[in-house]
Amino acid sequence: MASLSAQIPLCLALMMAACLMIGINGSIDGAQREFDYFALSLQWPGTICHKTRHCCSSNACCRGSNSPTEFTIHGLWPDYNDGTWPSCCYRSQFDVKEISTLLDALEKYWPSLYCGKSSTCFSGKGLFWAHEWEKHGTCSSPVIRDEYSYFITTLNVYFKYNVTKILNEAGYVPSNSERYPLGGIVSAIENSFRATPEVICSKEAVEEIRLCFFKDFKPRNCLASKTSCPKYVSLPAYVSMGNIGI
Ligand code: U2P
Repeated sequence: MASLSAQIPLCLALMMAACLMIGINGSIDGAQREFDYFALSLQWPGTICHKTRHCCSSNACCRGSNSPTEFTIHGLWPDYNDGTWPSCCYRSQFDVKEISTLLDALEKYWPSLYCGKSSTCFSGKGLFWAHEWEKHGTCSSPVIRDEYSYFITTLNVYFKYNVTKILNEAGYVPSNSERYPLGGIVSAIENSFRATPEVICSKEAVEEIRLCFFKDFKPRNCLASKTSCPKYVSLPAYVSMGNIGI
């Protein structure tokens, strides 16, 4: 029988191997633990397009009169209740062919508002959609398990809650001169969506609105965070890029 002193290093080695297998977040194979809720992040083109300095075919801000004038999709993000989120959960290289039937809708409602390529998890740089699928979509298991489901689910949730319409009907219309109380914007969404959104600003301009959901897509409050917005905010109207050509 091995002596006690010989057993101690063996035990330590076994414990270390077990720790590596289980991972610090408690999962079996070192994977990131299952998320707690979804955030549907919507971007406001009026604010983002103001920052466009040069144009390119991939930037929807450069579509002139066809540029988006409603909130568009940034992404559907699986999040943790502690304010962090998992990312790049497994290797799944984005394949545009898998979502070929959705491309018209994605170009319209989920366009990139920037010219630069987006970083992907494992394959360098790619489309905005590749970034969102690889970074966030792969962490949406077990609710969403493949690329097509990620995009169709996100589109369906987006269509169900029309934030632009909610705000317009409450009198919060795009304007380059008005300032609106942040509390009024939040209340208008709460009254319709029945849960508290998160509002992200760039200086005083609303840049993103996030709606949060339980895993069955019932609305829930987003985390109460320090908002990046002042008390009065703007909802800038889209201004054509004018003489900035592609
Ligand atoms: O907010 C800045 C960027 O951080 C990422 N983010 C933020 C909140 C959240 O719940 N989840 C999350 O991923 C976003 O990164 P992106 O998807 O754009 O790479 C967000 O833009």
